[in-house]
Amino acid sequence: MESADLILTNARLAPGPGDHRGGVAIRDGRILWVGPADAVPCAGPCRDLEGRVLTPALIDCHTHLVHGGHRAREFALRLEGASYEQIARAGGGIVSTVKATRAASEDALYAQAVPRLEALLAEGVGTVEIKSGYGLDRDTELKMLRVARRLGQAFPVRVVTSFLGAHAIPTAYAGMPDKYLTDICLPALRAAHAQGLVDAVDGFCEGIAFDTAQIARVYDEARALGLPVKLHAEQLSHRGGAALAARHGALSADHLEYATDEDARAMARAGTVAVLLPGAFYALRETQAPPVAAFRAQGVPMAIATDANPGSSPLTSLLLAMNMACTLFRLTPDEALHGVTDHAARALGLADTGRLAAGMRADLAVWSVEDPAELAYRIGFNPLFTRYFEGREC
Ligand code: DI6
Ligand code: FE
Repeated sequence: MESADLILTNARLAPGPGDHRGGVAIRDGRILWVGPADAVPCAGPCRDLEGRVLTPALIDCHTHLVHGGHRAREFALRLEGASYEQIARAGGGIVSTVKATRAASEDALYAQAVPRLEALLAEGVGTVEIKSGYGLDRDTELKMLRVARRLGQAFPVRVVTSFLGAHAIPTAYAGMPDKYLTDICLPALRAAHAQGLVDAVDGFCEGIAFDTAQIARVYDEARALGLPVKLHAEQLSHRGGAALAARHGALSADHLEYATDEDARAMARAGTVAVLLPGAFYALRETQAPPVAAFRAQGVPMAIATDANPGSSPLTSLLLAMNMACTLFRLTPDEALHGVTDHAARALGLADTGRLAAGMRADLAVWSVEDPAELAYRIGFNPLFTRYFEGREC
């Protein structure tokens, strides 16, 4: 009989088929065994979870957690009738966060990100993706990515970074997106990659940002560096980003409110995950929902994330994002749970997390609920009982 560092027993395992009772054995930070409670094949200290729900630690696969300042004024303007695009074109929006992020010291950026990260961790998150994209100059893009890495070293969480230099066109390059890519974005990507700061490459394909030909230039550079790609696509209008992402074998296409059935088919063929961001849909009072029925019909895996950012989604609750995905986009509670576990892992290209299975990392969340559907059902309530990161309770 194998020995385990810890055996969690008498749990309800989720996501999974129906009433799935059992336990999980952990050794060296990994899951050694998962199975029915009456068949534990290993020996070691046991902890009785008294019927609580046990899930993989949650994965927030799309955030802009590191940024300077806030945009509460812009929120007020939008309530008075200004649109997100009008504000962006008038020099507000992303570009105003760029100013605040450039001005902030590395320590100040770190200090501002800490409470946002802590809010996610308090809800059982064990992996967080963090993007750059509020620098739009080499030094600030690198600074953001260093802060992201530092958060991953200081907290019991795995941080995955995405380079998002193609997020907006900085004021100094207004009307010259290609020159911005040549002079700033692509060299910054190479520098960040050389310093080990980049896990994936993202972009914003939109009328107020970059078109598909420009994103393709960024993707070509990513491919040359051996980095996977993803994309903010079809958020405010249909621009061909989802199809482009699929053509490049992207890990994910994100937002997708204006994606079509054809986009869903292309994504299914490419294995590109649809990352749904209901916080941005909600905050922008969008009315067109992403084509969830088409994703379902085509078998496109759907992930859910907070999109935590100061403009379109000042949201740091992944549980609330799950609730919104159900209420606003009509996902089932079970789909919502897959959306923040195995499907979110796929959106990040991570094969060793997001599932309760032997060999996976022992990043786990224990919930004081009876039914896994309660995680998506409640609003503004946190039932986390405890969490494990690499097999250690924290
Ligand atoms: N889409 C988004 O929702 C965020 N970035 C993007 O490309 C919003 C960023 C912001 O408004 O600051
Ligand atoms: Fe985003």
